[in-house]
Amino acid sequence: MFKRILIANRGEIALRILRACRELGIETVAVFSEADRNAHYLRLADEAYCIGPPRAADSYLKIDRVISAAEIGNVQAIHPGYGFLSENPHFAEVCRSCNIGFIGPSPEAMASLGDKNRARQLAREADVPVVPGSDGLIEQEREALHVAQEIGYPVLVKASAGGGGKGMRVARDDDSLKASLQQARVEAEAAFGNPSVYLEKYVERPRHVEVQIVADHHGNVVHLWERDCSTQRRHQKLIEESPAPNLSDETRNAICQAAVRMAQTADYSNAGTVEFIVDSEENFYFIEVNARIQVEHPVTEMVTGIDLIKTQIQIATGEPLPFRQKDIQPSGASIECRINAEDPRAGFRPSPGKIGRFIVAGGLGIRFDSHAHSDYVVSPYYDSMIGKLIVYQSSREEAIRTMSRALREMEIDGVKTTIPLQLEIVEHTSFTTGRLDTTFVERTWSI
Ligand code: MV4
Repeated sequence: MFKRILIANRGEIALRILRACRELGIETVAVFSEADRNAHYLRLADEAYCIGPPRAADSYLKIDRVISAAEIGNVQAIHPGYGFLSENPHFAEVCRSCNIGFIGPSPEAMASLGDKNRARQLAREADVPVVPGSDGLIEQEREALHVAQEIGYPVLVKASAGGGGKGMRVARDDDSLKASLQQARVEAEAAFGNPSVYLEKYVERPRHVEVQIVADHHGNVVHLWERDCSTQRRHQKLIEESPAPNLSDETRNAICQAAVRMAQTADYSNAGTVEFIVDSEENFYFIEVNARIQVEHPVTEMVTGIDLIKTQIQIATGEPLPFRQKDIQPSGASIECRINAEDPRAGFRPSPGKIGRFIVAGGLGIRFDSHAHSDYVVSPYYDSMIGKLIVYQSSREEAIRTMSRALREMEIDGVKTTIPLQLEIVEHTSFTTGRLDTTFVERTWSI
């Protein structure tokens, strides 16, 4: 087991990792930017080093500064959390060359899965369903027109270096396809330094179902069942839950087994999520792999009883998984509402500022993962999420009732939050009946 770990992140996930380390008896080194100097969670770390000014590009994204803090802090490994450097293969490579453990997949697996076209090829090799589309990258316009002819409109032009919705464009006829190709390439080159694009049939109003995977360095790959993340707005997840509502056990099992095959074929290790879209006939299609721990990992922890952060650390020390697939018997239902400091009445514009009263819900079945507190200053430099309200009950209906009660109990003054919208969503009949798809929120609230 590691003696000391550096947490290369901030906010609620840094606190989450600090807590797991404390329970494992591992010392912790935290890093912070000038903007986070007074954050309370830093006091829970054994040491904390300032790595730069507020901008992420000058602090949390600076590989040399994170590595320097790791050297000064004399750590054996780094946990990257999510976002920032967590899916940067170069960072994972630098850790390896500095003989510092990286708590995540290998640089090679991260790189191949970060190339969405390459990931699609791996999915085919793993006998995992992919959306009908091009057999590789699109080089010439006429290739795209030919593929579109074959699969039928509408089609999606996707950037190979994209992901999470970035670099995607829908085309509904030949003319818009020509334009979309051009625009997607320019955007992808500008955003990712890689103009490569591929084509997929556009699946209208899909559900987003993703499968949690954990894999050790001894060939063991276990799935921890699925999460439904369809309740989102413009690729920003709002609510995640497990199990996925209105999904047959047959499809559930097939999706989870496909995710295991995908991880095996990609030679994946540590925690990762295989993301699918599901159409109205429950056909499911591989979309991409998120090679990191995700924001929504707690809903899986609640229904399986597995501490995913501790599992990540155990895997990184070279230990075999402490469980087999047969040991994972999910029970109950868990729902997570992301609480963002954003103003729903102003286009969800970030609402930074100093928090006044901070009253958090409690009681049986409630977990609140947050680094925020009274007098905490929500920074404009980072993601606007200030906490995650997670509920766990024996049924989805009871979990929804508990979530509704909890959201009504929350009192956060000083900043606007998404709590009112979350309450409307969980009390809406489309949500309570589980009639979800990725367009539900934007369609129902025209936002
Ligand atoms: C799709 C799709 C429909 N058809 N691919 C969005 C980003 C990335 N997670 C993949 N995404 C999608 N890919 C095809 N061929 C619809 C989406 C999509 C989506 C997927 C998952 C979660 C939320 C989404 C929101 C909008 C679109």
